Amino acid sequence: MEDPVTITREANIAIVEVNNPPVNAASHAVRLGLQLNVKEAEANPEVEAILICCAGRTFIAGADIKEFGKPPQDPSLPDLVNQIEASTKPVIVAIHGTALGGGLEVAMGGHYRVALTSAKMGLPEVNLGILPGAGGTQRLPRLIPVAKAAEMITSAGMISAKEGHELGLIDRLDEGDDPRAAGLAYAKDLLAEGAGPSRTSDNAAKDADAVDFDALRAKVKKSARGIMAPVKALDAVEGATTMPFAEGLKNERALFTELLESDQRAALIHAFFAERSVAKVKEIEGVAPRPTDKIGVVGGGTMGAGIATSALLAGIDVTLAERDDDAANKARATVEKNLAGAVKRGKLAQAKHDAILANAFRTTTDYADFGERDLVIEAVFESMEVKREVFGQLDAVCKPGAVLATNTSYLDINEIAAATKRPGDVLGLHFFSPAHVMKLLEVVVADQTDPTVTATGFALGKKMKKIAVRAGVCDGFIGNRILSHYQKANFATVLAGASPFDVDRALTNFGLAMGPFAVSDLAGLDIGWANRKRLAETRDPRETYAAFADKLCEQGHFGRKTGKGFYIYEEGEKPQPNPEVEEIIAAERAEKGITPRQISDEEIVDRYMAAMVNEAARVVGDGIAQRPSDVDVVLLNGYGFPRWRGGPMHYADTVGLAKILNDIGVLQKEDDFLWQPAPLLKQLVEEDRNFASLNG
Ligand code: 3H9
Repeated sequence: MEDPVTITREANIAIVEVNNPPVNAASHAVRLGLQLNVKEAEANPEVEAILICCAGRTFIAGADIKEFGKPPQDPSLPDLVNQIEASTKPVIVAIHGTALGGGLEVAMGGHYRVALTSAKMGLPEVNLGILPGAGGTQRLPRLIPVAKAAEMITSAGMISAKEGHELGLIDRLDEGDDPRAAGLAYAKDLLAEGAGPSRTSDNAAKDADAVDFDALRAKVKKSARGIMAPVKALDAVEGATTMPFAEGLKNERALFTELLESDQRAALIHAFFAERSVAKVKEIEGVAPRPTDKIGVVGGGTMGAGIATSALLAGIDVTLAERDDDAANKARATVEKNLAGAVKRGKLAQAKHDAILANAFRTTTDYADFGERDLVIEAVFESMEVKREVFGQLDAVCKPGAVLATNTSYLDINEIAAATKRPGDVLGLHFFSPAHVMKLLEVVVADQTDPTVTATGFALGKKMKKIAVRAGVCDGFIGNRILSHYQKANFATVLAGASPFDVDRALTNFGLAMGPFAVSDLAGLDIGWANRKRLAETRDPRETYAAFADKLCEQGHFGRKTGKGFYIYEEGEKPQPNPEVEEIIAAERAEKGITPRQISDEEIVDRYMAAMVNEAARVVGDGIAQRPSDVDVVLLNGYGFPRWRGGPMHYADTVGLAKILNDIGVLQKEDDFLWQPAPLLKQLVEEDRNFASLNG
């Protein structure tokens, strides 16, 4: 393997260059190379300044995350950064791409920083459940105001080179595109000025008095929602204001080590890699996608308008079809509102917004306008009859090779594809609402979907900055299939004795953003009701059907939108449990002859997780999801599963598959039909393996 760090010379300047694709992560070899080459440059009497820069697409994007959890190898990153800072010759660092985490820490160890104007920088460690552990919490508040440093570190936010320059993190901006040239030019100027080493550790923390750490800690704790890292990171930053540099570093190290050894770190890093491995889909390796420059959207309701907005924000030209002018105007208004929101949130420049609406978006009532579209996404009413009718019409008007996608959440895409003469061009693109905000996209591959069509789904997802996950055809694909199952288990938990409010409380304490009953209220209870009615005919007679949610719907209570569901919603008030719910449930228990029992929060969580993991194991076993970590990505990004638990499969590996299987065994005595263990789960327990062993 080529040396990942090389040293060359230009006159009296040593150029130490890192080349460790794809992101120049500070692996052991990189750290060693930097250590040796900086030492060599220092020892060479002909060298007067040292430039550190990187080849490829970015400056060092951080420590090599793959090494976490393995035995540490010297030199450590903190030692290396200290060594760089201690250099007796000025060290200049040239930044391009993204200087993140350990990368920015290396840069702060240098004495002078020049950044290309296109560069970005940040300390995103808390996203991985750790904190900047190579001096970042001590040096950043000595370079920029403590309040801003604390904000960057606890929020994992990135700043532009320009902002870095204004704050004092970057000493010079370079308009060019060559970091090496920018660094050399700066080094030459510095030598001409007679500049010597300038060490950040000599500085005092900047504007430390302006920060009330107690108040800030309370705020950070609240928004961290169970993640320890941001709070510990703030403790480390506070150390920069109360301790001498060396002591602050020691404190940072101790806090870093504590986090490094935590389950949260393992879960968050699992999530990081899981989100990258979803893009690895065997059948599309080396397959070129079809174009996606011009798309069509059928249906301009919340979903269709959200998809259109997402596409427009990604620079894609959109034609949206509705059944009449009135509906088309409404759809246009929704898209306009979504885009205005993006401007307000700083996600879209006003000029770009205006250009999109003037040139890239139009509505129509005539499918013939889809003739030249590269891809059309259908987002109409969830009915097989309606969808087949739409696909028949699309088949008649779309050009050969156009991709025809359905946004169905549950329906059989093979049946939809059969309404066309080109089933190979059909696939599912299942967006999540609101589609211009939610990151998740299930790319659903039907029996005859051509690999170029699947590749196009993934290419479109990437353009729209979605996390695209491959799914196979079944009722509900990956996410909604698992959701249906754990909802049934939640209903069973309620019939057994817990109230929906107990379930919501236990699960929000577990880390869910919202309890499942509160979520159903938000989505609209009529949605689940319609789905249950759709499946009524094929329902297995052995299923114990819980009817209390249907009863609420029969009374016209659909949740938030009607002001009443499991909770009561009043303007400006916190939602309150609806007392009628308890009565409806008590009546159903009596009717079914169930004597309610006390169910602890721990049991509520165990039952919920057992149901989720069991169905997820079936989803993997049936080949609907490619690998267990893909299921984690779906639940993390579409269903509010707490990221710091890594997803249900990672959670199951953490508590042990034998425990989950055992819990299912106990529950089987309550309901033998609902709690049948998944064959894959049984097999893994027998073989003493975990889900991670299937991730590849
Ligand atoms: C840290 O620095 C700790 C220190 O404070 C203290 C130490 C003592 N390591 O995202 P992409 C891989 S913690 C190893 O698709 P993009 C990634 O898995 C670190 N591998 O590209 C993928 O591999 P593959 C703090 C890494 O252009 C490939 O690179 N730093 C690392 O969309 C391409 O990644 C961070 O948290 C890594 N650090 O985005 C930054 N980073 O092709 C984490 C990436 O096999 N990284 N890979 O699937 C990122 O945010 C994005 O990757 C980045 C590029 C913005 C850099």
